[in-house]
Amino acid sequence: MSIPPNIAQVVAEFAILGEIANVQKVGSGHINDTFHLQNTDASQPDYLLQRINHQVFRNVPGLMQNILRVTEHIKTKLPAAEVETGTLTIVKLHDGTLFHKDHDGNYWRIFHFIKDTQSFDLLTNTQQAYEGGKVFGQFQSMLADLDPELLAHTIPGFNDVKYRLDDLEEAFNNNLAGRAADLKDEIRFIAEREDVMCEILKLGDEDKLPWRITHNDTKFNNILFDHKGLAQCVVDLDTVMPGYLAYDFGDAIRTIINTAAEDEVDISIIDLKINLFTAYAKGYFAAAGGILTPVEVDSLMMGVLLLPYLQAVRFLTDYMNGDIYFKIQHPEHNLQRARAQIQLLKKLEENQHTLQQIIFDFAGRRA
Ligand code: ADP
Ligand code: GN1
Ligand code: MG
Repeated sequence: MSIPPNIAQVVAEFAILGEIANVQKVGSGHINDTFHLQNTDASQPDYLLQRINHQVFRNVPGLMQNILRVTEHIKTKLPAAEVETGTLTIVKLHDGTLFHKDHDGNYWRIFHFIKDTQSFDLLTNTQQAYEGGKVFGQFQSMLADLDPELLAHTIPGFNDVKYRLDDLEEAFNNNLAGRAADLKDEIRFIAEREDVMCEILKLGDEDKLPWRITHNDTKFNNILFDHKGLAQCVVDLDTVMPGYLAYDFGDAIRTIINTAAEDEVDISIIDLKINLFTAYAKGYFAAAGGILTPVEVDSLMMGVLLLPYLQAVRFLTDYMNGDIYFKIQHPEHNLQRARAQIQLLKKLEENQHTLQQIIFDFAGRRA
């Protein structure tokens, strides 16, 4: 999208310091619209303005309260010098509200822009993977003593595979975009794995897996790196909710281990970078190893298989519904994404025992 014409009016609602000189679109996310607001006054912060996709996020007040609670908690754990740079900082409206709803019904919020950082859609080296594991591990250990029940389930059933499979079935039966008949192979692939993919849910239902506060969108590009290549903080906290640790581990691996892009059209080039997996797991265990229960350790590999599966289910569902959820660049984009996730899952399944052993090695266990 281009720069919305009412940006100046929107920004005027927020208690920002200085004056905005320049507005630039940033990021490659599939859901929100994000803008960098440069300050005319170099002694004042730059800002990050976001239009929240309220078709996806139906409970914007709950979502913003979740972000406030989580970031305030993290700030109590950070060294004083990192309080501003180690997590997001919300800029409130003049009356203290956390977001603004404009005349067209759009929801907006502002964070401090964290300067001199960059994010990556694809990684190039093991140092980045290690840093990614460390920063997501730290995120989870800093939140381990905050009660998950304090957070709203802002998207109910977000990583609940049964819920997602019900959505897929409904989309198949409704066949709104007239595309269902061409998807027999993909639907069969998904159906064959239904039971095994429910293992995390089963452990949760049996009270063997604890609810945690999870990020739920641990894509690699949601990490900000500093100029030395060190991970500085985790962003994109819209989906912070109660969940299982394996979800976050699996979603991060989904984007880290893949030799190709999430939407790679040539599936023959999709393969695994096992060295990056090892580096991520190393960083993750260094930061979060101490909080993991033995069953959580067992669940991590289940998450590695589950998250690409869930993502394939979600892309296919959206494809059959006529592309109403994820931003697309062309009509077949969601199908292309789903096929790429299916291919990634095939590779993960082929290498499952190797990956499991790597996790157990860091956990100090034998397979
Ligand atoms: P989306 O939901 O669209 O993925 P994000 O919240 O992840 O939106 O923001 C998009 C991109 O903007 C991120 O990948 C990151 O590069 C950058 N970004 C996000 N928050 C900040 C911030 N507070 N400071 C600087 N850059 C940020
Ligand atoms: C969306 O906004 P973005 O691009 O970080 C989606 C994630 C998916 C991801 C797939 C709220 O994340 O769940 O894993 O696309 N976010 C939401 O790339 O649905
Ligand atoms: Mg993002």
